Amino acid sequence: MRLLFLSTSVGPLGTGLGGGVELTLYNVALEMLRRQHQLTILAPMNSQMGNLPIVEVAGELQVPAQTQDRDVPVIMAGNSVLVNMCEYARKVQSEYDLIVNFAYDWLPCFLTRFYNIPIAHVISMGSLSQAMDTIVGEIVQEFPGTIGVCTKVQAETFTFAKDCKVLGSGIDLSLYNYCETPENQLAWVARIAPEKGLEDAVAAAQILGIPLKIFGKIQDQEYWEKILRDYPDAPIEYVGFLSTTALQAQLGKCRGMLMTPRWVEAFGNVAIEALACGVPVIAYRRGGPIEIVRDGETGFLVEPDSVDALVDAINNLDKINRYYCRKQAEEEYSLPAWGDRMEQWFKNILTADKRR
Ligand code: HBI
Repeated sequence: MRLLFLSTSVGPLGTGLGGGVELTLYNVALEMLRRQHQLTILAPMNSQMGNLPIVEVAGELQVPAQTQDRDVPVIMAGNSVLVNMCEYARKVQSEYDLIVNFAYDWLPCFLTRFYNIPIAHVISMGSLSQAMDTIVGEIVQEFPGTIGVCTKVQAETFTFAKDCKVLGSGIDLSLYNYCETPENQLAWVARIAPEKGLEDAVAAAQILGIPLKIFGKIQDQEYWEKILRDYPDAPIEYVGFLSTTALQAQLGKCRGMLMTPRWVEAFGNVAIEALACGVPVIAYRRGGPIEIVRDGETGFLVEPDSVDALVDAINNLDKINRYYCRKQAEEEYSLPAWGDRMEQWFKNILTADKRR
């Protein structure tokens, strides 16, 4: 297959601004190239990921959908990178079999009807806006099977849940080393933004006096500085946004990883990255982690937004056999298995497409 990827529109690939969907796009690309498919990735300027075939597209980045209210109008800058990516795709579409859209945006969904080749939409978040819900709901009716999601619980945030293709996720397990004996520290890994609830993890670390290592791009500087003001004595260390190899080396040394999402996390790639290193996951019982963490076996699912529940779970971390965490990653989240599912999804869309 000749594939044309449209990247997330909120940041250059490789900067961490795109969050989990950057790793998702990267891993799908690797898997498709490994299977000898042809691939071109359209992405914002300054995108760089390994030696993937990226065509950089100029234009203003999109406003992250999760920072907007549900009923705001569709926003597009005058010189929008999203518009420019869609226009580029229109020009070259005859050289490809399938477009795969990773942008959580109205335009590529609306334009599906205007292209001569099909589009597979990778929906990387739960329901956030009326505009997206409406257009994706229309597209999934007109082009059945072309809306891909990560988890069932993410699908259920949409009225068209039953029409979504649940694809899960996967990571290259060979990049993640199992760590049997951790140091007395905890990890938190995500974009530093309000929807990720970092303050709860910091509060729990402060109560227990256990060092918390924070990994991820600072997306909302004011939010970060407020946490530093509110918890001046918390035992936290901001490590930064690291490459997978560097992240897993530090993540593995942690007794557990805290996931404190305020929103319905579509999946939570960081959860399977932690498991792959043998690190138990303590997560709010909300969104994707519900379908990932085996409560009491590879981590704990706790009452959402409860710092006390986080503290209790942290005090029980020694009950978790770290090897079970690695085993679960191997059983459920290997890259080849996920690559097979993605490839089959693409092929099914091509077979079903009446325009061919
Ligand atoms: N918002 N408008 C918009 N477009 C995106 O592609 C987008 C986003 N917010 C977050 C995001 N992508 C990614 O960080 C998540 O899909 C993981």
